[in-house]
Order: sequence, then structure tokens, then C-alpha cells
Amino acid sequence: MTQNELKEAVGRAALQYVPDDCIVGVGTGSTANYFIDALGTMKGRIKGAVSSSEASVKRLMGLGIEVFDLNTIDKLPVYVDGADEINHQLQMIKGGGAALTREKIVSAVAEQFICIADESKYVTVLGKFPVPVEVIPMARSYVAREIVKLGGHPAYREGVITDNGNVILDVHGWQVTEATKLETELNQIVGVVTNGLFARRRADVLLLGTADGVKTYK
Ligand code: ABF
Repeated sequence: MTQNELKEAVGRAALQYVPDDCIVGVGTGSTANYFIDALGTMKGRIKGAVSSSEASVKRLMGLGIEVFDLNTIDKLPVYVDGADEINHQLQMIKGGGAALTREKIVSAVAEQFICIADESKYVTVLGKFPVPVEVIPMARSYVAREIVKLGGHPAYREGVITDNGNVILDVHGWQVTEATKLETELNQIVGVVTNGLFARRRADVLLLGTADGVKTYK
């Protein structure tokens, strides 16, 4: 199977976690896009969606799925999204698509986080993929210097402005063995909006696309 076929398979498999008549949280990226397309096949059974990016809003609306403002929702049973890396504790690095802040907000509200990924994303130790950090533009250099003190090597993602009007630093060189601690330390740096470690709110379920089919980890 190709990588896209694996992504498509997990996107479809995630439908089993979507209850009837609910509003579903929808992520961002190529794997999430397969989920959105699969959701289109059951759109009559859901009320609509809350989305973590403008790109996903467009795709959902293009399929005729109503998109709600998160502030109008008091219950979100499930959030389905991809990841850049996920470890065996279901902690993740996310934000390669620059949507990390909204992804973290929507996943915080959701009762269940279903991560969908192909097997290339499943790792023992997080960190080969650089950790994205969303930063208020005027704090960029200061935050970069603070990250160096934590042993990271930040690189400015040039030409990218997030949906929230901020910039991204991609931090290389970390072997993330204590993801919750590092996530908290990064959050303490003034000027950081969000970081791409999803450890305090990890996934509840991983649907992993492999050559032997979709495997489920909890
Ligand atoms: C989102 O999309 C992000 O958190 C992550 O950066 C990216 C994964 O993209 P893809 O599914 O295209 O690999 O889930």
C-alpha cells in the first residue's frame, strides 16, 4: 500500500468513533483531509464540525458540512487529527502544518482524541521531527534565545504566518524523553503562544495505518 492509501484507510477507520448527531472536532493536514472526505459520506448523521484551521473549514464546507464556532459548543465528543510523530505513550509532535494552536484548543475541549497516522509517524522517542513553537512575532528572537538555553536549535519558518497572525520556530536537536516537562517549560517562555508537544493532552486512541491493516493502540 502507498502512504496515501494508509492515510485513507485510517481516515475511514476513524468514522467508527463519530457518534450520530454530534458535532465532531476535525484536524488539519493530508491525513485529516482523508478523514474529512470520509466524513462527507456520513454527513446526514452528524450535526456538523468544529475545525482547527481555515484550510479544513474550506474543505468541510465544500462537502456541505456545517462548521461551528467552538465558542458556541459545550460538548465535543471526539476530535480526529493527524500528527507529525507519535510515541508509544500516544504523546505527539504536531504543528508541521502550522495549525498547532487551534489543534491544541480543539483537542483540549474534546472528550476523546483519535490520532490517525501512517506507520512512518510511530516512533520510540519524539524529536527527529522538529518541535514547532508558535510565537508572537515581536518575541521571536527572545524566544529563540530561551530555547537555546533549553538545548534546542530553533529555526525560523520563513514565509509562514499562522491563522492567528503569528510565526513559527521549528526546534531541532531534541530527544524528547520527558515530553510533559518540556511542553510545560516551553509554555513558560513569554511570547510563546503554543508548542507542538501534545503530552499533557495526549491521544486517547491511535489508528495506525500499516501494511497489515489498521492497528488500534489505546
Ligand atoms: C496536523 O497535520 C498537524 O498537527 C501535523 O503537523 C500534520 C500532519 O500532517 P499529515 O497528515 O499531512 O502528515 O495533524
